Amino acid sequence: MSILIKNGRVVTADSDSIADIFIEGETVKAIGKDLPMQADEIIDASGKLVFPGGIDPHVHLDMPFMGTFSSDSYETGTRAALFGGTTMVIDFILQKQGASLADALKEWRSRSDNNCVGDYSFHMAVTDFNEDTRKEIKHFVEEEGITSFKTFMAYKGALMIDDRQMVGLMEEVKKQGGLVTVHATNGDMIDYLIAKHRAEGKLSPLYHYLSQPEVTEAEASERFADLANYTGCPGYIVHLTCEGALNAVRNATRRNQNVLVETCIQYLVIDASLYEREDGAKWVMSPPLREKKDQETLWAGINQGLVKVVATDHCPFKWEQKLMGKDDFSKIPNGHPAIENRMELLYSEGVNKGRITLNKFVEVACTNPAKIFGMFPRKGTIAVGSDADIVIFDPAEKHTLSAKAHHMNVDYSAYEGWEISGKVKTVLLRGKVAINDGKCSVDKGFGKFIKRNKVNGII
Ligand code: DUC
Ligand code: ZN
Ligand code: ZN
Ligand code: ZN
Repeated sequence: MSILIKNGRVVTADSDSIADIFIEGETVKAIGKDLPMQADEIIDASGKLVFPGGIDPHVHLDMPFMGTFSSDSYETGTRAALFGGTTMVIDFILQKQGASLADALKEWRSRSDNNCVGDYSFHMAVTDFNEDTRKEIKHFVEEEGITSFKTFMAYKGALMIDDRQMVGLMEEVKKQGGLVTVHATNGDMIDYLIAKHRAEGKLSPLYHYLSQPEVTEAEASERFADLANYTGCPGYIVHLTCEGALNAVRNATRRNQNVLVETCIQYLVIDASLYEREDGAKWVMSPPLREKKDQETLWAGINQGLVKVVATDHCPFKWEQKLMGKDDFSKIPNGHPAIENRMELLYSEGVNKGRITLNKFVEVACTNPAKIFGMFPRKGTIAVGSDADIVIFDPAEKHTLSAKAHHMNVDYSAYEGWEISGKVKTVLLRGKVAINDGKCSVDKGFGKFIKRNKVNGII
């Protein structure tokens, strides 16, 4: 099977030109002006943008969390991602404290394998680092193709590791050629503030926000950077939200350290005023939404090259699940749906409003995730030899985000009624048209588990 995409404006992280793309099987075979090849199918992309498939390196599908499961399965979540122009996701396996990493991998793959519509990989979350776990790291890097290890500095008793474990893990991961990623917030301080607010009868969603002030994130981000600097381990901070935390990373650059930073689309476009609404539970996530000044900081951080990735932390819960915390903010399952909205929101709020360039858009949504997590140039760009994961995007089409129109398995939209400029029209995944004009033509099982290469934090 061959496909010729004609006359599109082909944009990568470092190029932008009108060209044709010739695809044979799963890969891009040629790129150029007026290519002479014949193809089984011709797609006219005149007037459209053509960019690499998005990679969302931070999603939680079908995840056991806070007494329930996130509501998107691997099927519904990866399908919704494709509708939104994201062809690959990286999800998280959570080790059970006291059990092995291998047990967790087995459990997670029993839910994911043969169920994904789009391509996928996992980060391995190490929640209990000990001498047994240490011995498993090499196997994950060399044989499973899982080269990133997630840590939590919060959620004590379930997910959090202490600094002693963090340093040990960093030494081992560095030795094996991997990367340590972190949910960087001060768990003990947050637990104290939650308990205090509950004791005072302050139980509304606003107190979720007030229990995780900026300092809890700034302090942990600085500590993580310090430990990564000491061990020499490549470090990546997930879902960084605020000025204080980004300044901790800025400080680390002064000693020539390179801490990789991810933010998520919601922290760029919505803010903590939503917690005062009746339905504020929809935006209860950790870390919480922040202030307008933090949004400015994050947009600037992207343009300064300090914020490398825009992900989602997609972790949807239906309204009924959110109601588990109707009388107590600490029981609201944390997370919000965005896997389908990330690319269009980033284009509309970022490129269309002049905050970032088109090349930067591709860099943070597609290319850098592939580079950082060991998949480039197979994924994350349009180049001869790379997987034909391609989005054809109409920059002129306007539409409105709504739960009625989305494909995520959740009964509300966190962006209900938002007017978007630009729309994903056609999506190819490994050379197959997966999405076209609002229809999905691939089934669960089409998505492949992608083994990743060793990484060193340099991109
Ligand atoms: N934060 C969330 O909001 N959901 C899942 C896990 C996390 O850290
Ligand atoms: Zn092994
Ligand atoms: Zn997190
Ligand atoms: Zn997360």
